[in-house]
Amino acid sequence: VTSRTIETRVYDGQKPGTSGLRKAVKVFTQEHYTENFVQAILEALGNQLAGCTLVVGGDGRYYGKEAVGKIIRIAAANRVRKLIVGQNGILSTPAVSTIIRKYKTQGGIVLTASHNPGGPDADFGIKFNCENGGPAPDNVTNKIYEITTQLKSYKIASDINVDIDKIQTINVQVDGREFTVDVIDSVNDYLEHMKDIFDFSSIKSLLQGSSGRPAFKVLINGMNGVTGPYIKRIFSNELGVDDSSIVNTTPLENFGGLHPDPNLTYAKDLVDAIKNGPHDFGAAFDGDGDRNMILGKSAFFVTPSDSLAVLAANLNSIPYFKKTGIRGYARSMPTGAAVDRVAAKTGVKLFEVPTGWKYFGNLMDAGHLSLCGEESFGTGSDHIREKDGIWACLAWLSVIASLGKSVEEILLDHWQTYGRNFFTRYDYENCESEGANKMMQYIETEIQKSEFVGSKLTSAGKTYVVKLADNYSYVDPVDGSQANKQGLRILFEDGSRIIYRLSGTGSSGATIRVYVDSYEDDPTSFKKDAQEVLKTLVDIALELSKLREYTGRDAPTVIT
Ligand code: VG1
Ligand code: CO
Repeated sequence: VTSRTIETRVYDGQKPGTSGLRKAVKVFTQEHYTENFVQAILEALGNQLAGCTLVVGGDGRYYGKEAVGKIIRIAAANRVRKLIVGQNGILSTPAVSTIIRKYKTQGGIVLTASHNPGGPDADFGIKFNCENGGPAPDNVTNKIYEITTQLKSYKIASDINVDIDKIQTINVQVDGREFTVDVIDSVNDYLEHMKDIFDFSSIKSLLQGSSGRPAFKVLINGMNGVTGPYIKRIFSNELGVDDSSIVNTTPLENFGGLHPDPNLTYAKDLVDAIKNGPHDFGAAFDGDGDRNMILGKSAFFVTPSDSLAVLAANLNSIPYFKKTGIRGYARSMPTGAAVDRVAAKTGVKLFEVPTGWKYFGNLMDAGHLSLCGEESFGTGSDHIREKDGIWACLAWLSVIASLGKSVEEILLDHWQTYGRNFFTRYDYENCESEGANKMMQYIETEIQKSEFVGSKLTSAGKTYVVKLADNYSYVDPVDGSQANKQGLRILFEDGSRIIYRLSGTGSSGATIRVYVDSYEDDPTSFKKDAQEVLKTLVDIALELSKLREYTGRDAPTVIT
């Protein structure tokens, strides 16, 4: 086949956010829109492009297969040597990261809008991951964006049609050069990696029960996202759980109408089933398989910030970390500081980075980091360069198998040792951008007034003294790169915090996130509800920001 050059026009706004370019499907299906962005990704590879190998796959959402077809044809025309494509276009985000690293490719293209709903009237997304397997850092996404603003044409080999539903290797001559598409099993490489990391036999005997110990009953929910095939292979085939223990395990283009975000609001099904069911443990994952929610018996909820801290304190239950040792811990800035206490007590280094997994990558590559997480239901380690939902679930099961305790007991013990960091996040989704931006400007002006530090904020008779307030900026300790304006922070004398951010993953309008956390070491408070403990601080946060006035919203759309 021969390739052609197609003239195109520039589309505004092809700027990747926290995690890739996310827009409505209807935006991506505009003439040349997807093609432009893919061409820009490839051009941003510079002199790595000719002869390179890339991984391609996604969360199975609507438009994914069509996008894979386009990527194959555009890559072929741009002198890419080989594409490794997941069967049916399916690869979880952690699987893409695994495959990039295992086969040492120059990167990968992930077709996902993560936890955003899917379908013709919902969202799509395209994300580029670099050769370390992680989301492209800011300098790369800026370059991609730069290219989209000047693009005049793209190259395409329109005659290539590969059946990606079939595992096969296809070789084509494109402009006289060899081009290969390798359609691979979506699960094999990931499964193999998990078997290297965990002791499957000990998890299996936990789940199946062993001499005198009853089976530990789990309920695993794929939310009709990409994890379905991974859940079936790992939990059914390898670990032997029965079919009633796994639900929503067929990837659907519209996630069956679900909002595939594993939290107490959108995974209510799982919460209800566990509340009333016989299960000892529940887990759910998001659309692309990088997020996780962990529940114990009667739907005891483990906050992601606590989950990170508990795993940190128990990493020696996992063979992988016995081998590698523990290099360091990290969390994103808004994440509750529970892991900080584990780091302090055990003398392990701790890093704080801006929101988004891309900021952990450099630290891992430089050998500074073993385990990290975000409050947004993301947990992971340096086994890959993405957060990893199924990994987190297997990590929890490893800890449970090793400690022989229930989830709730593990948390109570943890709080006894370290105290408890209460955390909550209020999301106001789909606000009008103008009001949201004005609110952020207003808060920033307020907190930067010279008298703000040292001032007292009071609600319901409780007073907090401001210790520090700023717009968070970060300097990467490895390469010195800077990220500015990463969220407005108010830190109080007693360690409590209020943080305001605008989401960088929405497809339209603005989502405001308000994060509130505080620390308690009084054991009588440990069993309290976070909403109750944090109510005063939340009230202060809402009042100070004039959120109601700027957005017209009385209540958040989601509380986590
Ligand atoms: C959100 C979360 C952030 C996460 C990002 C990608 O970003 O807050 O912690 O890394 O989603 O997650 P934002 O900018 O909307 O707050 V996912 O599962 O898309 O891969
Ligand atoms: Co995700």
